[in-house]
Amino acid sequence: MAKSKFEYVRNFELDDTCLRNCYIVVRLDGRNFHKFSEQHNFMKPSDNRALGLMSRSARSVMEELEDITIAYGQSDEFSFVFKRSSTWFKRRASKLMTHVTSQFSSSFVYYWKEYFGEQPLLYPPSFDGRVVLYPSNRNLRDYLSWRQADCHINNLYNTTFWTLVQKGGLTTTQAEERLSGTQAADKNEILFSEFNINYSNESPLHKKGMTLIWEKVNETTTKLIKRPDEGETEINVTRTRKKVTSHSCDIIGDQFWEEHPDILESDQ
Ligand code: DGT
Ligand code: MG
Ligand code: MG
Ligand code: MG
Ligand code: MG
Repeated sequence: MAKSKFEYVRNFELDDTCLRNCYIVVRLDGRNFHKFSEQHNFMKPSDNRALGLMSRSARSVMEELEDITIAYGQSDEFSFVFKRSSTWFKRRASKLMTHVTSQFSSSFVYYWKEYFGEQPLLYPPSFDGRVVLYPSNRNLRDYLSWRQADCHINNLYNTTFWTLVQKGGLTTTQAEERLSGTQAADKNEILFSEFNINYSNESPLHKKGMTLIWEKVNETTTKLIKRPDEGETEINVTRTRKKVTSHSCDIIGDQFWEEHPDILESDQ
């Protein structure tokens, strides 16, 4: 087909190919979720409906898009890791990022009712996205450790803060003053000595966030088969299928990575 005289405008497009061999991480984060969580009556400090919906939307991203090996989420954010050898969309950063954020956003709305029931969605939520490249397994693990450490720090703070308010009768300003300058050990101590709460017994989902990976699972279904002489009989059929599974476990230490050696590709 002959080219039009307008064709030259294509040359204004920038090349945003992600460097080879690097893990491509897309992190998305809810826009102004401070307001969104208030308006939709999220439980404080953490709302299991909201976390469930985040996890469901992340699963949809992993199932619909190619080459994502692990995803980690907490609060209003989720990080998706594309395998370092991925050639999906020629590794174009803008394509990967926009597909992740739009698939996630539409899933968040699509599955809203499954998690929030009678609580209506009052306005269309949105998520920002960014792309970061990590050239080594150490860098990628440190990135994920950073997000999980952030989850822990925020959850300990928020748990103590809302306990002081909800059970201790403090105003939010008083609780803020009480916690200013405190270390993790101080917050654990406040929870334990004043409210008889052992932080280590709190929900792993809130303390560790959500880690989604692909795993092989056995699925057994019953099938009706027809045999010429015996008529219909039911038999069990077991198939191995790859499925996205969610875990609220430590991903900072080595154990998780030793148990799932397929997530990382060797450094070379
Ligand atoms: P941004 O990201 O700059 O547009 O602004 P925000 O407001 O989304 O700020 P961000 O992402 O730093 O913090 C997340 C907010 O979402 C924070 O105000 C707490 C709120 N949030 C997230 N998950 C929950 C939850 O499960 N329960 C409650 N009550 N709030 C939550
Ligand atoms: Mg922010
Ligand atoms: Mg946000
Ligand atoms: Mg956030
Ligand atoms: Mg098109």
